[in-house]
Amino acid sequence: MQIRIKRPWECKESEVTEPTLYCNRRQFIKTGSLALLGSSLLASGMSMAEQNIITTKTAPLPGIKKTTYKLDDKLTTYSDATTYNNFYEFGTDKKSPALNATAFKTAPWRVSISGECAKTGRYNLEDILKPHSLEERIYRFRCVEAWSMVVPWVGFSLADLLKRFEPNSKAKYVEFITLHDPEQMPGQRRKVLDWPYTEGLRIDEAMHPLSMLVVGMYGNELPNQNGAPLRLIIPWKYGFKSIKSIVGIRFSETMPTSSWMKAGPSEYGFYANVNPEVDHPRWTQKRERRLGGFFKQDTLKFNGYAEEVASLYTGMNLKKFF
Ligand SMILES: Nc1nc2c(c(=O)[nH]1)N[C@H]1C(S)=C(S)[C@@H](COP(=O)(O)O)O[C@H]1N2
Ligand SMILES: [Mo]
Repeated sequence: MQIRIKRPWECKESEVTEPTLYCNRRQFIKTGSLALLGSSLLASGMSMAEQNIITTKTAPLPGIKKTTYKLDDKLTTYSDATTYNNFYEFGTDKKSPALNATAFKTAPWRVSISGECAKTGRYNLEDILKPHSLEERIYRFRCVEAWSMVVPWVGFSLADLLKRFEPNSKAKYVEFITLHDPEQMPGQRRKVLDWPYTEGLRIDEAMHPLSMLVVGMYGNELPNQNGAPLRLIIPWKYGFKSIKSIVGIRFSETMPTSSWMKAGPSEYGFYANVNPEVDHPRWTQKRERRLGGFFKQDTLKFNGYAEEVASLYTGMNLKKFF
């Protein structure tokens, strides 16, 4: 039997669902009054810095095409999506990324392309982005910790970018790597995860039209805490696959081992498809709570994208390949 040590990122369900801050924030959003904002936030014991993270917005992105990916679900508020984050490079509390990433430098930014492709090299972010027109897509997003949100992401198809580097026939997988910079990322000064954060996809998953490279949300540039300047969003997989602040993309013949697989191989698999039928070893995955909501709702297989993606996994035992 394996003895389990509780890791810092294992937050209790109670912390996920009903933090007091949360309730107060909801109150503000409903009233929309600045006077009330001040009083309700101060009443909740929020610092000035915490108040500022709610009122600061990033610059708008011009020329965004409207979405072909829409949902009937109510959008998560900008405030909720930008102040309740997982970005362990900036701390393991849900509020830490918004508080600790304010001075994070996202320009100049370079992305290195390596491995099994014709056009390896280090590219400036501007050159990476230039040929792609921006599109807004409203996706469901579900964290492995059983909370979820609905966000209008701004970006483009990951496939459109990957094809430009001309992957060869040995490119069976794609690995993504986050910046490693403990000076800027205080969370990396502790070995919470094996830094830098890495994630991986099978090449057909990466090339699927739903897979998205993201540079913005809610019509504006990506806030630092949400993974500026460039992140992945893979809507049918648990949130941890959607790696933030990407500086490396590597095509490989063998399956890459992600940071989460190294941290807990029995809990975090390579596939990480949202699946209500396969419980996490320590909690159920059958239900989820929307940020801003109080009641749980059923989790959908492949997070509701089964029609689009189930064929990627035909014949696979999804209990084994979790
Ligand atoms: N580099 C990096 N990427 C990351 C994480 C992280 O800690 N570091 N957390 C992941 C997890 S667990 C989730 S749920 C999502 C959260 O994205 P959001 O904060 O934009 O909602 O980011 C994912 N990407
Ligand atoms: Mo997550």
